[in-house]
Amino acid sequence: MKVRVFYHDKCFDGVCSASLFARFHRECITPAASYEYHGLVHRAGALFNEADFIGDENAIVDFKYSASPKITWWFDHHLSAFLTQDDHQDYLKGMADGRYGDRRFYDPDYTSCTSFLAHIAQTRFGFNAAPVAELVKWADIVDGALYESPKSAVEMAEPAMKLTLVIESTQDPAFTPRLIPFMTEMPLAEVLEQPFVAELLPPLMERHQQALKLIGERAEYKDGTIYFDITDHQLEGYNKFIPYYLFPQATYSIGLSKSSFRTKVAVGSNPWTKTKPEDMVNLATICERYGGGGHARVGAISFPPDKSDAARKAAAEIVSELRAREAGK
Ligand SMILES: [Mn+2]
Repeated sequence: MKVRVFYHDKCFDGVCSASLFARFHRECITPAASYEYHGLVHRAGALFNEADFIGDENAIVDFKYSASPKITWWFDHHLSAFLTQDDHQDYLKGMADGRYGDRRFYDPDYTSCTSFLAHIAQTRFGFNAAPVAELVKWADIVDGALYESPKSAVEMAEPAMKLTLVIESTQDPAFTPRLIPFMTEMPLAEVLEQPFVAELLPPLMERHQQALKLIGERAEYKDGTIYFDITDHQLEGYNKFIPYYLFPQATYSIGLSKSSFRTKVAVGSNPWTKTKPEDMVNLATICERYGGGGHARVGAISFPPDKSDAARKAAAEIVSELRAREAGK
């Protein structure tokens, strides 16, 4: 039996979910099955290609719902799991009439899809999740950004964090399918020691150190708010916890950065701040004023690459507003 596993690519939780699904399926459903892994990414338009659903069984994990009858298994935990009302209705209908009851699973209360899948496999199918406890724990920490301190988020000492860096940075479509089987076969430290994984890490850590140094040189901290402008470097994908590692006392951080396709104003807040939630300003609302968006605690605004001046002006206004607010407390 051939099983095709579709998973959220460039995502630690997606990769862990794919690996855990295959282990669970092999141990509890079909012992001699073989598995093929296909990464999926969010994009405008159709997310799936029906023609890809050609396994004897097809599974989607940590990714949006598909109403295709060719989908055998589905596990997800995203709030926005259903792209359309029709998809949501198909799921509810299939659950109500019993077609999907023991094959399609959804619970947005879970921090990671990996921990949700482990729970279902254990409670519904008798799967032994003890050997994958490390994987489940780290999928929750990484997907929920539940790092205990800016130090652990930025120094990335843990194998799971280094694997996350590699998974999120890779441009090689063959890499994650190759990595996935290892994730549930050995401790994460050993996965990281596999030569095809280990060789990718040094240049990424080097780039991370450069970002840390550059932001450290540029960042200005005043009245609870960090500001930095690194648009003279092509460096958009920096670790977003760096500002709070440098200034743990900060509440907010505004960073101006540039890539080939945009100038970005990143507007964030310190996940470890002592400021009470009711005293925090909604950053999505601020970003929306400039055509951006996001969540209450973190948002962003994108400008065309040639509109750096407009981006810089927006950033300066937001910095003034947040500093005035913090100073007035
Ligand atoms: Mn996830």
